[in-house]
Amino acid sequence: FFFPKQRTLAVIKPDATEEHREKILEEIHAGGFSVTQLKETALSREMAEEFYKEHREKPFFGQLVEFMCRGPCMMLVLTKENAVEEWRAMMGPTDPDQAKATSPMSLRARFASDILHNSVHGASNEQHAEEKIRFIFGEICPDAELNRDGETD
Ligand code: DGI
Repeated sequence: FFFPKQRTLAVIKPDATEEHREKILEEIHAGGFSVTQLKETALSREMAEEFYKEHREKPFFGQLVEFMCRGPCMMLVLTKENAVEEWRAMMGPTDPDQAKATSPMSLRARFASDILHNSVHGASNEQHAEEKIRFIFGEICPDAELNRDGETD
């Protein structure tokens, strides 16, 4: 089969950025992805809410937002043929218990501690990938948001 080159947004979440980032980056390179954009960002609460807006109605939304802005994330644009699907396969299932059972080599099986603190994010389809890449790296400048939040006056 031939798949055209595709981009996806990958995030190393706050539970994994400090301890596991190097290992995860190695895996990404070994998996044949090109890292075409990369930055470390601490999401503000407003940004985390916007990032996960699709889950606004879920009972775990509050916890999810709290967790995502508790520390720095690594934001990556990964480029490869079929990148969206391949990165999700490398992450493994949302719940690390399920990941351990079905894909023990996946990142979540190896690094995640529970269904919420699950180490990595990947866009679920091509449209989300482009939307989230624009949100994190594009016109809406995350640093400006951070600076506004950081002001004390
Ligand atoms: O695309 P995924 O990250 O694999 O999963 P998702 O889009 O269904 O959910 C987004 C994130 O929300 C997920 O990475 C962790 C959190 N989450 C999902 N389901 C649950 C959850 N958190 C809790 N506490 N409980 C859940 O059932």
